[in-house]
Amino acid sequence: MSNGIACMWMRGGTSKGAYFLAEDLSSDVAERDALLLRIMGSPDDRQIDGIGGADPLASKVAIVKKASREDADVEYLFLQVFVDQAVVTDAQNCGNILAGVGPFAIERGLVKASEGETPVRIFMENTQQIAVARVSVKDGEVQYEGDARIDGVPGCSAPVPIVFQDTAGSTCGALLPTGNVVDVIDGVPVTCIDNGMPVVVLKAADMGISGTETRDELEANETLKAKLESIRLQVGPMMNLGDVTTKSVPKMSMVSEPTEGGAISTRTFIPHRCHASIGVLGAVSVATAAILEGSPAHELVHYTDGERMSLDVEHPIGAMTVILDKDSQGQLDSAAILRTARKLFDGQVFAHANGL
Ligand code: NQM
Repeated sequence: MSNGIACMWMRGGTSKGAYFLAEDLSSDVAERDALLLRIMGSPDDRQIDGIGGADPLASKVAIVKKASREDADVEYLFLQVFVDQAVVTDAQNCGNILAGVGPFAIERGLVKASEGETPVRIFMENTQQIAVARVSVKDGEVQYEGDARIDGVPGCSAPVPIVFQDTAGSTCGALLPTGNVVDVIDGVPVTCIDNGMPVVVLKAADMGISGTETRDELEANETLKAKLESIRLQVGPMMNLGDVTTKSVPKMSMVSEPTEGGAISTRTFIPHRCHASIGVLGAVSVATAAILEGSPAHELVHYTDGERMSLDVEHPIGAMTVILDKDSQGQLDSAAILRTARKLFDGQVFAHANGL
């Protein structure tokens, strides 16, 4: 077989995706996207003719290359391949798939491993920002085994701590793209925020739910989904995202009082399916909204203000800890989270023409 493409299938945080070297894919975007749709098996609810996991969280792609800039080691482009539509979008970043980029870059020889821990500076092309991931290395090889646990992934793996700098306004141009901490849409107070991911943060109670429902219960609630989509379509242009009908942003995060001793509880639509947990940068944006005085989330949050704040953002299957740091002027400076990643399969993927 000669038309296989080198591909590593990895779990990054609570997502799964196909990792490619940029040089192995076409630089023509339309050609590349058509190929990725075939590889994943989209559009099809079951992605039966491809490797995608029939869930937006397992239909993701990372394209990685050596950085052409001084301040980074590698450049990472994230692509979301829609499951049920023939859409491949670079309109959002992904902090979960990001967790696999450092290990992949070392495995493919783009970054030289240093014994113990290798810092990998990753330029995130989608948002033009840098994250630094620390990858465990033993005997010159990426170490996937370890004792770090993250909610949403059974068992334990090597830790991949990631620090984000300057994520404010990553996609929308400003932390608060509408210029307000609160806007009222369809009678519901919302915070439109972008600290790495465009998110609309609103109270679960204002949407007629308690915020403790399961993912399945929420996905079956058509009235709720219609209300969320109405708000989302209205705020898209206000957030400088234009018409968001076929975009995967903004995400819609409904917040309520924490129930497990964390800072705040969330149920997040990404945007049409309910997230099994919560996205990494999505959680950073929600935590940031929660510390803004006057925001709907601020009324519910439990945290201690300070130069370094640790907020456990609760989600349907646990919590994601977000560390927010302020600079000497009291402005938000950086955010950090802990992820893990695992190499699942390395080989060649085949994408025969299927007439779609
Ligand atoms: O917010 C899902 C995920 C994500 C994105 C989504 C993510 C992030 O959990 O940084 O990680 O919100 O579509 O992989």
